[in-house]
Amino acid sequence: MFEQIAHFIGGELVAEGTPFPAYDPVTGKQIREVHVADRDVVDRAVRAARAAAPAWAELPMAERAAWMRRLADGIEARFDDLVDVEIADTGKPVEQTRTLDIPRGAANFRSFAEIAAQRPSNAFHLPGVLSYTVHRPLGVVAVVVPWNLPFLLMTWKLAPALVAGNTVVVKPSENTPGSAALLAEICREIGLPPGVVNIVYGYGATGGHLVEHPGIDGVTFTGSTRTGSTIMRAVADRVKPVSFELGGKNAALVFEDADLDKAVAGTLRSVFTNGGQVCLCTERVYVQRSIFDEFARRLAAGAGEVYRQPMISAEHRDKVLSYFDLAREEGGEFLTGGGAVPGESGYYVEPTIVTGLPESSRFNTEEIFGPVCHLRPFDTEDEAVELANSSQYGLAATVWTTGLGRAHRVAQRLEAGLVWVNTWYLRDLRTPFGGVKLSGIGREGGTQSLDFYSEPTTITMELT
Ligand code: 6OD
Repeated sequence: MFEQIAHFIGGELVAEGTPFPAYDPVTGKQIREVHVADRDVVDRAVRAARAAAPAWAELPMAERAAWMRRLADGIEARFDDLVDVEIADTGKPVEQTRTLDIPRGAANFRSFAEIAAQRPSNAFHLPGVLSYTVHRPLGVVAVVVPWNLPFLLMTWKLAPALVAGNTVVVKPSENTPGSAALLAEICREIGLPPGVVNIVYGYGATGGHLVEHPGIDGVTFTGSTRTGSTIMRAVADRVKPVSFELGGKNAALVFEDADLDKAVAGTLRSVFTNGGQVCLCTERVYVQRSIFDEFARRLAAGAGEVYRQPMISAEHRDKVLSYFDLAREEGGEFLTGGGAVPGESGYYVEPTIVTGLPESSRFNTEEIFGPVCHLRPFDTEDEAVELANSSQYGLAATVWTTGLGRAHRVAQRLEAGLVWVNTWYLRDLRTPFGGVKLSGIGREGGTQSLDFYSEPTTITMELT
């Protein structure tokens, strides 16, 4: 008998819909039975969210902020359980799950409680005229969450949506329902008003029912560019706001004046963390020619030491492996890796480094989302910037240099929403977060999240 996961609607658990399996990617074995939310179940979830919306929106901000802190307390109280379910669903390393994935859930709720409480309001003065803005929640927000950082990303969206006064319907990935189900338990444990948070499970069709629903007032989504544009079309007729963090083909630029130990260690992290399954992971590494050979040798040696996290599913493993085949066909040279991990029943592929492929190759232009990167030498700063910017994506970039002027110069020329200098994935939750080009639309983080999850009304009066 597998652990059962039921939808969470209006504060109740609803085990309706065709059952589907969720697997442990480490073993390839089924660990949970979940249910597909059909159009009717999704409709009930949206109605529950709508019914709860007016009272939630009317709560004073300080009270909603207090609920956010209770959610954070609830997460901390169930910390070990959350770590266990997240690892069972994804095969993440224990250390990462305990220091990043789950703590960020609590931090998301605590941070947005503070950011919202301190949000300033605008007033504009003309002679005899006062204008000011008030912010109203959108209403009901659809929160569509991917499988790579399931708890971190769900809470990253939930916290600002809720504190801004919205109610939500969450659709987790079919691959990773566990931590969402635990969050439903936490909502019940702390007595969150029913209908404020609703969770429905299923595949893409469930997400489709949700974003197409006329009762949805906005959509936040992290995932593939293709799904993002499908969602955009689905809400176009109703002209609903969307916030998307989509694909990436992120570049790292390693200059000859870089601290090489730091650059190698940082690039190993940025390429291989979470099995390369983070939209911020580096897939293109450009290294100044004078240090190329040494950097390549050290990166390849380090790749053998990194934690091997399985791909999330057999399908995704096969997709990543298909890019290795493609690299071979396109004439790439493998410095390390290049296949599935032999003798593993789970969805493992080897940490892989390729060189020698043209920039225009599919390997170098398409997001692979696995433990893999391509290395290429460059000669000048201008060339490095041009190579980095040659992608259709523009989510994140990383610059490794000890030159202060160069760091700022290059960072400001890169076409990316996020640039890290001499570090990677260092987060300040108050900063705008998101991508340019095919990597997304809108920014979340800090007050940008609150701006997305609410709408200003401008009030202008004559002072007569
Ligand atoms: O750390 C975050 O806040 C964030 N939004 C990470 C996104 C990762 C995408 O795979």
